[in-house]
Amino acid sequence: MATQTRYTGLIERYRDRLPVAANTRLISLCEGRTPLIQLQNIPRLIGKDVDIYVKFEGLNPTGSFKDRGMTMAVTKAVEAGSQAIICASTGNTSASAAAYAVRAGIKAFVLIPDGKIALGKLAQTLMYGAQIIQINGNFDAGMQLVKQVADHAPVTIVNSINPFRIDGQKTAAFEIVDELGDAPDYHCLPVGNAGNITAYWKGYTEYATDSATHKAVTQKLPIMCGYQASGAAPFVQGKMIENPETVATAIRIGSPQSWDFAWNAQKESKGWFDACTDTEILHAQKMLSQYEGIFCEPASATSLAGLLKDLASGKIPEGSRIVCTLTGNGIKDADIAIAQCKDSHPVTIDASLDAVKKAILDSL
Ligand code: AN7
Repeated sequence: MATQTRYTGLIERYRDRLPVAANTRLISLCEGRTPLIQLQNIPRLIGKDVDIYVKFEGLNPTGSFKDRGMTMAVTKAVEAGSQAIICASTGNTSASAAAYAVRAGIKAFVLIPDGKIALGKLAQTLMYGAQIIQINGNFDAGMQLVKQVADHAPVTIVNSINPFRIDGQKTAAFEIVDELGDAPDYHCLPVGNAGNITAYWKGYTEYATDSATHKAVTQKLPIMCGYQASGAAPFVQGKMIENPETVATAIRIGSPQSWDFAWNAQKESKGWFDACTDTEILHAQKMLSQYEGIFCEPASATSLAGLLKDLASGKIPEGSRIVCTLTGNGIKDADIAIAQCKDSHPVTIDASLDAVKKAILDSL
């Protein structure tokens, strides 16, 4: 029988490119190694000869890309002797931090905007047993408070201002190059705090650079395209936003924490930032579900929404190979999904063979 090595998470897989020691205790839930799915129907539907892949990060252990960063951040927090972690969150970071804290046997505090996170994310965070602190303010206010309180209490911040988060998340770019054999021509991402676009750019550039310990894996770098929701688009407006608003609550962020890093990624890759309306975002989310069988959350679909606009205008040309990151799972935000499908009425009938037969024949 062939022997196989059990997959035990991204730190183990990319250990030689991450800041962990041989005896570091790894806090992992087998995150990473997410599918890179080639779209089959949407390119045909839009009549474009393009090769589009989605990196479905919604299939991580807590349902979002945050797990990549959290395995590193919590591993390093525990290594440093920390007994508690803290974050501000629009939902996914809180769920991820809560889960990895359980795994490590430490405490998690999460600050969330009252009533403005998707129900599934709240449910997860409650189930994992984190200490939830709801604030009468948005993510940006929560982030400021987290930064201040960390100076006064023994807690490690696990938002993406923690550099270990970025190191964990850069492995998504490694996986893409390992799988495709090279970097894509374009990489499209939703942008909130801009930690993820920073992390992907770090991953791609590390894979394309010779260092003392590694030969470059590829010569190629992608053009980075960062898309925001129009009501929460500081990178498009060129300044921080006071009251960000969008249906995509995950990216309802007005003061991105990785501002300079993200501008650097845009400039070095010769990429751009653009904004999509809530309608465009929801449309892209529904397209992925109804034409490809891929259910991501609204914020995640911003990457495809932006791509569709740039393909339509020709800014991204035919013949391109493109990767869109789908950052989170659609199941997290059931309310939005059900609201999106309010016109597709489920039928309610008698529990009889005749009634079921009629229901089927009526809709064929
Ligand atoms: C699904 O959970 O900021 O640009 O507190 O949950 O790296 O911030 C979430 C962000 C995109 C934006 N898609 O990523 C949080 C939080 C989803 C997200 C983003 C988030 P960044």
